[in-house]
Amino acid sequence: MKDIKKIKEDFIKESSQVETIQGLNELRVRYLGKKGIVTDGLRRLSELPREERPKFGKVLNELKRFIESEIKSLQQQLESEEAKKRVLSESIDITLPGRYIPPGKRHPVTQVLDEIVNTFVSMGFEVEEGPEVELDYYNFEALNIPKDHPAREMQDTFYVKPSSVDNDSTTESDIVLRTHTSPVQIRGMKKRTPPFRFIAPGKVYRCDADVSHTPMFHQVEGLMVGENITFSHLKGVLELFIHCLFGPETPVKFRPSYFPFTEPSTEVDIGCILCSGEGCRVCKGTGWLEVLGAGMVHPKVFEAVGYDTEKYQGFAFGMGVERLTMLKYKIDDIRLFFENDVRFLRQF
Ligand code: 2U9
Repeated sequence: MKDIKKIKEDFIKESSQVETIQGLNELRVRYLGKKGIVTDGLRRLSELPREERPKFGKVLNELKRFIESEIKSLQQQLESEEAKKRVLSESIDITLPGRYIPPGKRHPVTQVLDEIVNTFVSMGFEVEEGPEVELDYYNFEALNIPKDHPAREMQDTFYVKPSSVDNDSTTESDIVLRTHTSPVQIRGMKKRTPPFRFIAPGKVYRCDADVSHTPMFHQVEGLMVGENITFSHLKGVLELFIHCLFGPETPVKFRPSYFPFTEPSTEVDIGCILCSGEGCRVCKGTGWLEVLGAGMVHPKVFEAVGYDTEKYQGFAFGMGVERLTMLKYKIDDIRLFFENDVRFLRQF
């Protein structure tokens, strides 16, 4: 009994000196661990005469419960003290100057792309997106550009190797990186019935590189289809769009052209914004700059998506976003957009 009393006194003394969680853990192991003082005492009960055991057992168990409860309350106390210390040591020095966070902004091409999209959305156009890796069918065939068509060469197509998950009959020339966003319009038409109007903005790929061409660039194409859509609608929508992007005084000219997917087709020029039509290096002395291509959707395209060509007409248009950004901000080399030099980018 004397020993047990001594153990309790020792514990009380030692526990009053504990200052850390680690110290408390050591104390717990010393008294309650597998080879701890209390555990050892309980084990040695068997060495006592049988009739003595219950009395000592009871006292030892009481001591064990006492130590357990003391350790638990000490643990709570130490944890809250340590948390307080941590908060105090991590406290913020409000007298320090703030860290400078440089303001970010959108890339100039993204700025112009967003401006184009917003202008058409304000005219009631929806926005459609689609895959950049396309089937030859959607990129060419459905757009009245058959296999031997010279327009295929003009567009310098990147071909994609079919993967093992593709159909066995898929050949190397069946999958392409889209050369325009027109396949998105084919997919968009297939899931709609006229009347509708939507645009298809996004990245397109052509194997070409010089001061005015990069292998990836951005296009916005648009489509408006209904029962009585005419070339006048095309002119009205595109003239309004150009006046929104380049200012209401900008001269606009529609010039006949050819595309396999539109008939009749047109290219749209604006009065040169560098020389105001006088003639300069950029407009090659003509006073005009080409900004858009457009036309009335070819009946073969309507046939490909199963539309009644007697009932529906529509117009389509397409533009290169980098080219428009270069004209708007008077940039003479397209590659500057993709070098990520902040001295260039922060000017816009
Ligand atoms: C469908 C039917 C017709 C989209 C059109 C153009 C004319 C055009 C060029 C502008 C500069 C491509 O980025 S560029 O090189 N685009 O001139 N695009 S009509 O005609 C379509 C599209 C989809 C179903």
